[in-house]
Amino acid sequence: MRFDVITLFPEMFSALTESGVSRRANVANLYQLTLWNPRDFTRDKHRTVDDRPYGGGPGMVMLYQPLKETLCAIEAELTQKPHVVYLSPQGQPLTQRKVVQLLEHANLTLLCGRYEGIDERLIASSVDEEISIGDFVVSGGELPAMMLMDAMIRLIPGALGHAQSAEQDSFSDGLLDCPHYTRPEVVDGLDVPAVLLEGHHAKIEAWRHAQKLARTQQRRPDLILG
Ligand code: 4G3
Repeated sequence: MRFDVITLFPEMFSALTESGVSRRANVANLYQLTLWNPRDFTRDKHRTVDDRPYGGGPGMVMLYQPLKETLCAIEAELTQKPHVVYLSPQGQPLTQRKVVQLLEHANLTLLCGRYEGIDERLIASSVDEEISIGDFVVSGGELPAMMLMDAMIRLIPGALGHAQSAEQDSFSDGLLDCPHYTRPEVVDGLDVPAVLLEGHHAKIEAWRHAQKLARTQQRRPDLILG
């Protein structure tokens, strides 16, 4: 799996490469991450990457040309065209199913917008899909891109130790996860459900499944009906 990320803030991606599961998977060459700064593909002396929107209004829009030239430089390094994803609040909502689907692409290019976003003509000419990580706005596409990559990386075989398991996560079976407990048996007068202490594995599995169903029904009935 190779990720190419187009970003004005490449240093942010150390969050992915320097901690936890995503760091270990990177060290183990389970994925490769190449960062591209569109400022390096500008031609004017001020290295301009944005301009004011046609029609007026607040904010700035990222220029077509530096982004297009960055994409061309990425394509020149690859033997096949990458699947290009633009992270924006206008995209299709990200789901665990979509995360799994995106793992089919050996080369994924993630485009991170800043300001009010990018010139729409780049989306029309060069973006394969526009994805949103949720109905809210953050200051740039970098954190959304890192969330998408993290969700993918932890599904790459070998990325999670066998102590952890992607199969046991929330959403692997379309339901929310059950509650978890660890030592001590009583803390601040709060105890652990007795079934978890009795060692009857079939009963424990049945309890956990019932908990998942009840929580999903209670908190996210849309996941059961929808
Ligand atoms: C493009 C993505 C990018 C247009 C990006 C703002 C939230 C998400 C940006 C735009 C983002 C998301 C940068 N904020 N929900 N901010 O995936 O209006």
